[in-house]
Amino acid sequence: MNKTRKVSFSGIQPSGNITLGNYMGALRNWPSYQDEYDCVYCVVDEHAITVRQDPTALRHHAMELFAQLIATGIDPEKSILFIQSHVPAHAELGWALNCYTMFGELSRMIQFKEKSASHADNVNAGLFTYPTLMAADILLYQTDIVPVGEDQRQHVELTRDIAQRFNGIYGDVFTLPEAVIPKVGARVMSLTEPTKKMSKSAENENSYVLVMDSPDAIMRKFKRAVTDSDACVRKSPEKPGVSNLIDIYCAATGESVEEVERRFEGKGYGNFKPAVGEAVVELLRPVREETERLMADKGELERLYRLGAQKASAVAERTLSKVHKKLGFLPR
Ligand code: AQP
Repeated sequence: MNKTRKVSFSGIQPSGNITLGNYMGALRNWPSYQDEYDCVYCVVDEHAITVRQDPTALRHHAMELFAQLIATGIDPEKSILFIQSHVPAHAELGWALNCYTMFGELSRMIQFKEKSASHADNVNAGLFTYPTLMAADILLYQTDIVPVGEDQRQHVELTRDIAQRFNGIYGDVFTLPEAVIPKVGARVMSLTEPTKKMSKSAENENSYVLVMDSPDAIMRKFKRAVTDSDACVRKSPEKPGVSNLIDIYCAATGESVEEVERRFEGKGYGNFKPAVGEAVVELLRPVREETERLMADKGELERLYRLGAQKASAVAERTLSKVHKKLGFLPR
């Protein structure tokens, strides 16, 4: 990576099986950036341990997520695709950036507030400093754009603030990154509590659709999705459940909200919910099938993640040594 092109960085946690929300808000948009940008894609397993993980499940989720990223169209030979814990520079820069991030800034992060409420028995320091590690992930690669779902906008803005603060003291060390949020599918909501975002670590498995769910499971979850009693397929703030289903349908088919409302006018939810389910089954089918194929050859996946770690380290180490020099650390 010699910065003849702009750099795009994307990360995703192996904190569970990935959901339709992760797919629509992030994953499915990521491969297209490879044409225009030097792309870095990272399975952020160090972020995942801010919430307790079962070690066996974490290993499985990290491997499957790595395969899923390839299944969506990421080319591991052309781009940099790797596992965060394989590149120590992330944790090292994360530490340094902790010292340039204010307690008050971290206290304002919505994800911290939400996760400390939902994991009240484990409000650990890592959960609090999650955004500085994320800033390190992004800044190590001199990133220009960060394609994310709406929920991550605040973290990317903080990354920019940290980079600006650091550059203000030491000169131009970091490129200032910008969040890129998709127009549709940026915030897929829970199917059971549609005022909350769909989340892979949610307790109720009917609240999310997984990329690896079988067609039957997807259909069942959409048929059970919470709606309202007026049976009218129309988008409105008073109808969060139906609005979410309309958004999902639009994101899956490429149709506009008006087209969908017109087509399902007077047809009721009995017609609409299975139609959303079918659209999602077809959207996810190729990714699920390709992931299954890739997971059958773990040796090849291991080769690819080692290759990714080598390529990532070469870039990350350059930024890290620049930072260490600026900070006044003795050379290694
Ligand atoms: N519901 C969502 N709608 C649209 N985009 C979403 N993303 C997450 N949920 C939705 C986007 O997915 C990318 C990867 O997210 P992440 O794994 O880094 O963490 P997250 O945002 O905290 O996702 P989850 O599923 O809610 O994970 P858990 O439950 O472990 O916290 C990001 O670009 C995110 O915007």
